[in-house]
Amino acid sequence: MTFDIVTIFPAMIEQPLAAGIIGRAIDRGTLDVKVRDLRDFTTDRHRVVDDVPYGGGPGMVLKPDPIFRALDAIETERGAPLTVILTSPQGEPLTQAVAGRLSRSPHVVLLCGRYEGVDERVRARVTDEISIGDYVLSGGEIPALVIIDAVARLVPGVVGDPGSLAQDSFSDELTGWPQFTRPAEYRGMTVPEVLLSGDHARIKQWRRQQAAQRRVSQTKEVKQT
Ligand code: J9Q
Repeated sequence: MTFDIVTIFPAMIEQPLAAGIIGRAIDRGTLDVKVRDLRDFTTDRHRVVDDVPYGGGPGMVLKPDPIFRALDAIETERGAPLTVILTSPQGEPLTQAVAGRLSRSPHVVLLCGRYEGVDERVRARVTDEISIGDYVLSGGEIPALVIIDAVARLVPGVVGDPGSLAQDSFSDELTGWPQFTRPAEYRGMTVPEVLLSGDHARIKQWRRQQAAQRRVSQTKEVKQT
């Protein structure tokens, strides 16, 4: 699967993607990720990417021309049609189902927006607008990383142990049981005996029950606030 990321801060994207599971998948060629500096698609001497909003108001708006040029260049290089995602707080909430849908797209472009906004005419080229949650961020770079991580994990061959993927999909039904690793006793705190028992049927039952209990207490916390 191929990702192109269009951003004014390439450094915010490059290092995080070089590490861990995603970095290994890029090295192996399972994923192809290209970070594109929006300034490379400007045509003026000062490489200006933003301008004041028509009608006035605070902040700067990303200009349409560098974005259209970047998308044209990516389309020429990769071939249309492209899935073009704009990260924005107004977008469709990112869920595991949305990630699954995007993972079946061979080629995804991520446009990193800015807090102040993107010229509305860019939306003519956008196929999906996605939010990672309701809070204020400075820009779409971190949301783009979140989307790539969630989507790329679902691409066959990216996650080494296919068992952990199967368990992940199982996890929307049964999410998160308590996990322990060695030592069996740490600062007086012990690991539940069942996990040391080697009785896999009992362990499975215990995890199921613990996960259910955790969901109940999480629901309560939400109701209280
Ligand atoms: C671009 N707050 O926030 C939540 N999902 C995406 C965003 C976002 C933001 C500002 C700029 C994206």
